[in-house]
Amino acid sequence: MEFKIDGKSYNKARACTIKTAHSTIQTPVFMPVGTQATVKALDANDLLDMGAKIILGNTYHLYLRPGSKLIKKFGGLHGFSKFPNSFLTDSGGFQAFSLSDNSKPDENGITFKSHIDGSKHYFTPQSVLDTQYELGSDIMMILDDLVALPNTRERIKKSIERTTKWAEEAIKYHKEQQKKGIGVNQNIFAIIQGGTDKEFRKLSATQLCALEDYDGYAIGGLSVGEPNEEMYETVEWTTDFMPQNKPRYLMGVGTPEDLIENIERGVDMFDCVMPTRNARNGTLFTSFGRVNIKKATFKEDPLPIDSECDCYTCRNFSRAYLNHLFRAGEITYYRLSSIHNIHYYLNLMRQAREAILADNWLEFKKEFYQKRENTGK
Ligand code: PRF
Ligand code: ZN
Repeated sequence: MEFKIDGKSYNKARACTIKTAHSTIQTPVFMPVGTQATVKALDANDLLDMGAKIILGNTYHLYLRPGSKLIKKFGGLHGFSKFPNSFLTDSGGFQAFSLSDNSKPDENGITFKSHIDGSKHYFTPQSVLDTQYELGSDIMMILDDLVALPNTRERIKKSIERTTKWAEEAIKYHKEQQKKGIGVNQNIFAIIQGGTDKEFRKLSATQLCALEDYDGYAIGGLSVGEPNEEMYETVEWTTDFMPQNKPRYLMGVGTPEDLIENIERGVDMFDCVMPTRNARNGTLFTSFGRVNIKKATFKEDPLPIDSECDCYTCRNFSRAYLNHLFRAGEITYYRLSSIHNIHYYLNLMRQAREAILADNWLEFKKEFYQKRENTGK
């Protein structure tokens, strides 16, 4: 993977270019979540129209169904879904921890029960890479050991030790596989853990970033219920221990405000279910804050969701129509609202990049908050 810094602005905000075998990604970037090899309610063409250069897939889900062997037969995630740009796949560590009944980590991996049929499985640092080789993702995440917050210091310490041990095993395995011609175009990211404790974060970051064969580093274990300010402080602290010359990815974050705050703290890449999940629940993002489309006030409103938005939905349809589709439970509503919300996130990142390149980050941020304050949303 090629990586270059195009510009920097206030504090640690940076704009970079990442080149994988399938696309050129300009950062800051938001990666729409496509757990099941589809961004819910959309297909590859919708995503291409919106300019998505990279989306997420989940090893945990695709391993259980339809299985990575089948996906490999179709040319991996790209051939199967027909999304030609990049895929990043999460390792399954987080999903086993959050979705499966009583998942149990030990020194060598994680035992978990399928949320689909209750069958028992075991993920190891090596096995999740094998699955991701078959999926053919451009960026593979390693297996990490997650802990719920708050937790005891002993448990968080254990999580860091395991995550480092697994990261050492994973990079060794990946290099061996690449020598055999497997995964040669695939990149691999390690995941920093450590809760919201500064010493633990420093320890995890220095141990993992010393493994220099990694193509990038992620900050995991945040946005799991801690207050926002603690997340921001932890990110501000952790990015100082991460290299300048590689991408930094904050996993599972967040709201538009979280993205702005963490770009300023040195993060390049984000993913979150928020735009798609909120769309389906009726919450739409606009430059003036959040709008609840089910409200009766929109029943006869001829305006688009956001008059500043140039997405397919806003160019063509009224709030009245979306309000009706939502209330009637029509499938079309999910597509149109998801298009708008993802467009909002992608566009926010494009504007953030421009502000960084023009070195007027603080003005951009001020305007971002000011517009929201005016409506109190
Ligand atoms: N680890 C992994 N995936 C994740 C996370 C993590 O810590 C998070 C935390 N917000 C989201 N997705 N492997
Ligand atoms: Zn729109």
